[in-house]
Amino acid sequence: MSHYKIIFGGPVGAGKTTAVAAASDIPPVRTDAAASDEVRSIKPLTTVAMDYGLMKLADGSTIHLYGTPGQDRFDFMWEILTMGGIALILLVDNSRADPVKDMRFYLQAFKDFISRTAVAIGVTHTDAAPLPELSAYAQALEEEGMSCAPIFTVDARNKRDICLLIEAVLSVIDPLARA
Ligand SMILES: Nc1nc2c(ncn2[C@@H]2O[C@H](COP(=O)(O)OP(=O)(O)OP(=O)(O)O)[C@@H](O)[C@H]2O)c(=O)[nH]1
Ligand SMILES: [Mg+2]
Repeated sequence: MSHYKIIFGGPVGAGKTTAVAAASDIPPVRTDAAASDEVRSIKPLTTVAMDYGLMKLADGSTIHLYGTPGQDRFDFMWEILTMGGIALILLVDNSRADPVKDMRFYLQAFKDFISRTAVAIGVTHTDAAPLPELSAYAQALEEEGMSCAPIFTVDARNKRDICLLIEAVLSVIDPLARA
C-alpha cells in the first residue's frame, strides 16, 4: 500500500479547487474566500490557503490531493504544499489572455519541485476557448526542455479527466503505477 501526495497548481480560475473536488472520494476541504478586486471579475470565490481531497485506490493505497491558491500573493503556500509531494498537476485556463505564458510562469515557479518529481499539464476551458491549440503548449514545453511532460485538454469538473491526468503523472514516475 502506498500513500501519494499530488499538488495542483496554476492560475486563478483554472479549476484547481474544482478538480480536487471532482476527483476526491471524500467531501473535499476548501478554503475559499470572497475574492478581491481583480479576481472578482473572474469568479466570486478564490482559494486563500489550500484545497484537500483524497482518492482511495482498490489496493488500499491513497492519493492525497492538494490544491494551491492561484494568486501569487499566496505563493508562500506553494512551497509549503509541495513538501512531501510526488508530482505536480498544472492546470492552465485556455480562456485567459496568454495561457501559454501562464504555463511557463507556473513551470518556473514550481521548477525546483518539478526537477525532483514530475509534472503533467491539463488545459481547461477549451470548450469556451478552443485556441491556442495543444501544439502551442507542446512547443513551449520543448523550449523548456520538458518535451515529454504529459499534456491533455481536460474539464476540471469531470472526474475521469482529472483521473487521467493523475494516472499520466504517476506513470511518469513509475510506469507500473495505476491511479
Ligand atoms: N466551461 C468550463 N468551465 C470550467 C472548466 N474547468 C473548470 N471550470 C469552471 O471554472 C471555475 C474554476 O474555479 P476554481 O476551481 O475555483 O478555480 P481555482 O483554480 O481553484 O482558482 P483559485 O483558487 O482562485 O486560484 C469553476 O466555476 C469551474 O466549474 C472547463 O473546462 N470548462
Ligand atoms: Mg481554488
